[in-house]
Amino acid sequence: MATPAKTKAKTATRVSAKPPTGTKVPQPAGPSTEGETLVAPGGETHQQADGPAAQLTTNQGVPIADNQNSLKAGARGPVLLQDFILREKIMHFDHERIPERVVHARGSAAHGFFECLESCADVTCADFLQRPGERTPVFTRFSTVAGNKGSADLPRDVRGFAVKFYTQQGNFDLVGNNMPVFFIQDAIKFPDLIHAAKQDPDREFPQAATAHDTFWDFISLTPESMHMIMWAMSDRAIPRSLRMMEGFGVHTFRLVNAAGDSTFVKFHWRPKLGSQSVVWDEALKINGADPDFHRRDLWEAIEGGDFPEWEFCLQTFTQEQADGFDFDVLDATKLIPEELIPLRVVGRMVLDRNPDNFFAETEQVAYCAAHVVPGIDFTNDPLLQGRLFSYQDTQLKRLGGPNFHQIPINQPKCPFHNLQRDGHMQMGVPKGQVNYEPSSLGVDVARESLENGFHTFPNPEAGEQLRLRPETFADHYTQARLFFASQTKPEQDHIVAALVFELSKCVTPRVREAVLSRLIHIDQFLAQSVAEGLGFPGKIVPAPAPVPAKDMDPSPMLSLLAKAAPTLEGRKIGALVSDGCDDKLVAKLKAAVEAAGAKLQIVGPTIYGVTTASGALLPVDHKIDGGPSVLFDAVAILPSDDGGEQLAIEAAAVNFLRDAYGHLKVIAYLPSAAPLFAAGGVVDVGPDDDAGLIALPDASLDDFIAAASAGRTWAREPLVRPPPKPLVAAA
Ligand code: HDE
Repeated sequence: MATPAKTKAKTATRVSAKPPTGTKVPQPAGPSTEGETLVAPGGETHQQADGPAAQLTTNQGVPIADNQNSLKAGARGPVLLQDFILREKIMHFDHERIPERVVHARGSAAHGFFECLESCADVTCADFLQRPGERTPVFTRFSTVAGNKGSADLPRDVRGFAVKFYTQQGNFDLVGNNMPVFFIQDAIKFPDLIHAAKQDPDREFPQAATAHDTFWDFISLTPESMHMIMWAMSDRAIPRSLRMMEGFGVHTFRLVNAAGDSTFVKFHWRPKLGSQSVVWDEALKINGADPDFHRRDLWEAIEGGDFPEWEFCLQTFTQEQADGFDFDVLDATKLIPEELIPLRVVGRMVLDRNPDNFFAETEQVAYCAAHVVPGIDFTNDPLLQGRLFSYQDTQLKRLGGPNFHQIPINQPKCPFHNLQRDGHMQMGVPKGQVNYEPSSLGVDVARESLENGFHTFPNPEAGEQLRLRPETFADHYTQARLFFASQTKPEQDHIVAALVFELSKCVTPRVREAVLSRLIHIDQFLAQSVAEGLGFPGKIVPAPAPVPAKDMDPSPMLSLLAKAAPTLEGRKIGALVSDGCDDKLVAKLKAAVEAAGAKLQIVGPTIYGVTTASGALLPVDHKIDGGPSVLFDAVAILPSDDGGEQLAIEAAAVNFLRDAYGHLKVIAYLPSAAPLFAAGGVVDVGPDDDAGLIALPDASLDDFIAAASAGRTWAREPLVRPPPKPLVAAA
């Protein structure tokens, strides 16, 4: 790619008036420069941005004189084929897109670093896990799974959590998800799962939604998916922020230390900001209000210096421990409860730089489950084994050939040499005569090293060639039951509501009933509540279950709410104001919110701001209909004395309050907000009854901050979304 030569900025402007009909449009002469006025279509003029400009050139480096008009035979004549500038520009544009990822197409990424906090030499010789304090660059991409590249950020879906560690011994890609288990046990089922989940092949809808017949048909016939279904129907599938998600490597991997000893491991990421989710009705509305909600949140946090951070944890266990579990550690539909094997925090990841270019980095990054480094190895998990093939294969298609590792975002940051040559888009210029090995001719040719090289753990393997699932993979319900039983009441209600929502979008009654016939094995209350929510008039007929569910001790670590610590850090508060509002109060609120580590955004009737009680202009961040309360974690309604009346006739302002209430948010309000409460039908039952309604000025801003830090007002939920009562008995 040619680097355009810098030109000296010109100060003179070039103005071309609209020419009279029939006259020649003046041909602009010379390069585009600072402050220049150009001829737009129709002869109108527009001003270019000020600033020093580089010379615009073709891809061959030829300076371009006119980037506004193609070459024509006469001012109104045909365009000439010889216009190589036009042809090159359009040809390049025509080829701007590459195939989007077949899954995980919608994603956002950031650069950062991994810091080793504790030497892991006891369990692995992986170079980046040896020396506390040492940092390794990373590039991390978060994604949804089912939606296409342009889909919204908040469908109900699993989130990808893929980290590329650029270690000194090569790239290690930990290509994980925000849930620790998966839908299927064997890679051969993956195309079926994804076909069923994505849009129907005939109608190409629904987009980014599992709420349709084909998905639930597949699920109802795939009982191994039941544990993952509990996760996917839980609030984990609608995260508040990419910065507030846990991450999991899912499979059991193997660590190998310098002595060659092997330990099994599950990889975990724990967000410093805590894990948090939105509520479903909120997710639906966020997708309309800001389809880029997660992407924007990550970008803005990093731009603002609030760098998201995660702990990196190992859950290590021996073969003997694995043999003692009553599930198979090679089965990706099972997790190891933290109560059984605690997590060991060995590092942290900080994301501190946004990509410079979305396509070059986020779109072209090629993660691969097979990218491991010495000290990390695979197990026989049949889902993992299939992934070891799939990722490289998909990059050949997406990125167009075998040299995708040369794209800057994919290149190792340690030296790499081998004798692979040529291929599409070879960027390097390998020198010399010798491109083979062994060779006696090339003295500086790269050589293998028994000492430093990657050694596969010599696990003894033998067996008949069979297409068979092991018996140890047969229990599909015990851990699904464990997950459901480990949730708090609001979280259980949300799983029920999610299943009711999804199954209500299925049009084939048989599909719904088949799902109920599986849920009944997980938990009677769950299945019967879903049946009630659907209005199912019959009796649930349990599907055959060769291995019935066993009861396990609940694992509170599986619940988001049970382990949520009060905080406002990284959160966003919205203040709805009107002309004449109390600027001192707004300033105090801003200070209190920022002291708690959150951000305050002002929402007002017009984007140029409101005139406060003291006559000052208070700039606003959003006009009301562009800044609905779904964008905030808690809100304050602070109109002037007569501002409440004015806001109460604005549907967007009424919805701001009504949604904040319905989404269980903490709401601080002045008495002047009363007309809004009345218009929204939101009855202020008083602070004694609803801990999330903070009446100012009787209550203080400190009360508001404390209540908002505690999260949502769960006690309000049964008033606004009563859960279905399980009435239908199992057969
Ligand atoms: Fe993936 N997966 N996957 N997957 N996966 C892809 O690779 C695949 C699975 C995951 O941000 C694809 O580059 C198979 C589990 C993430 O670029 C593809 C199977 C987990 C990402 C592929 C699985 C994941 C992908 C599509 C079953 C969690 C996005 C584009 C055996 C541990 C990475 C691409 C990014 C992407 C195949 C199952 C995570 C087609 C065959 C389990 C985070 O290669």
